Amino acid sequence: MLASRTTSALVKAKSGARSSLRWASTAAEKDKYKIVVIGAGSGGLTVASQIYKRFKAAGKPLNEGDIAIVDAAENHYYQPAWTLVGSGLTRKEETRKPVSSLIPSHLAHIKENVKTFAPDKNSITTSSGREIGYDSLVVSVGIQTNWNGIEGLPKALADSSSGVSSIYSYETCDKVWNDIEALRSGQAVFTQPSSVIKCGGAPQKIMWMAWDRFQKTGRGDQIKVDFYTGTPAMFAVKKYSDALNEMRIQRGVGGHFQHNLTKIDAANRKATFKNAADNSDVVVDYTFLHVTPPMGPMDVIKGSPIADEVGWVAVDSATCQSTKFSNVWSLGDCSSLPTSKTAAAITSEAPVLTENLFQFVDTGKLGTAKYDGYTSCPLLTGYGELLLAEFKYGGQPKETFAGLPFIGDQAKPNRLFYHFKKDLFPWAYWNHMLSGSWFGPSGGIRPKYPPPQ
Ligand code: UQ1
Repeated sequence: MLASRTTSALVKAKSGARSSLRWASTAAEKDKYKIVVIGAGSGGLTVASQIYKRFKAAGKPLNEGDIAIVDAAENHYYQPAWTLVGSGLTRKEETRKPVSSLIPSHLAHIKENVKTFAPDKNSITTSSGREIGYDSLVVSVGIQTNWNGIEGLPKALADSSSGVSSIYSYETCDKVWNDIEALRSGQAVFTQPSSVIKCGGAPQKIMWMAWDRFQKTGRGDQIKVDFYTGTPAMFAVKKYSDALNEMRIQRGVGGHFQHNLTKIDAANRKATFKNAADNSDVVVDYTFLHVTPPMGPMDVIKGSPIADEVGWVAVDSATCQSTKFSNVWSLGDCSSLPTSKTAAAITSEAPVLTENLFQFVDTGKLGTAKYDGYTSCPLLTGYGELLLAEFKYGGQPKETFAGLPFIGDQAKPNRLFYHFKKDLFPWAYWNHMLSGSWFGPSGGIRPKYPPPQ
């Protein structure tokens, strides 16, 4: 049975200079939408607006409220800036905005979370038990951070004097900066798990920023910096991995690979790692510990009919279309797209998904747009310097600025890229990307694709 029509609220809505009374599209008015987007994160908001604009540009505009965004979250976060908060460059309040302020009035907002998927019936149910039908479904629910995956971590993070912090949450990203500033001497340990994580470069970005801060404030000689990572190298792409490893050696930072954090003993400031090489436990003393927790697919996707065997939404790696249901699509961290999970990846995934979905709805044929795996890691290496890693499937570099005379090699950190990360990308994200008019390396120009044959 479809859920009953509940609280439709008469609201006063301002559109431009006009002020008019209308029925709020945010209220639970309909039980079927043309397009349902699950998730009001970077992927969901970006693609919902791109889809709306794509239909409009083709002269086939959707009606107000034909697209619904399903998400109960109060707030939306610009997570790429949490490294900047941990480095003392941004206040954390600047990384957060109410979801309701980011959803334009022509998109419906259903303030509930998805609970189950019934793709054979073209519907989902929400946590309140409401059933919502769709013609097309786009899933972008993000990735789950498993704080409990490391014994002692939640307790250590909650204690302001523990010396343990993480840039991977809004609650703890400012503690990172406090801890970096408070450290006078001793052992600064930075961890990265062996699991898939969002933004694979962030665990070392914060390390490089801390290292640079220690040098610039005369503490470098008293503080030993070590990187313990569950991965086999500094980075997944050889070109950048080699450059970063060279930097690590030159800066005197310890490199401990295939070491996965399992336990924190906060009372005695000891961290235990599992060394994958010989399966031994390695206990390390720390004064300051920066933790990147393990991550994995969201529970709501795991075991659902749209998931692959791991728990990601199973999609074709070039088209973003579900490999199981032709009217289901996915992008972002929750998808099975075999690329690294970043907002930069979403800038390239969203126009591909949008084009293929539009053509499929309009002509019954898939569009010709193909995602090549483009992703980017703007890797802070210190104050005023950044290495802009950009690559595609297969770990092949795909660099926007390679060969430009004033840039040279993108594996060499420079100041222009630092200002991209600190100033340009947050501006582009809030002002253009979430409203569907920013396309990553091609800026404000939407990529064009030939029509389907
Ligand atoms: C980008 O467009 C973007 O979004 C605003 C980012 O922020 C999360 C990025 O990190 C990157 C790399 C891009 C890609 C854009 C250019 C100009 C390389």
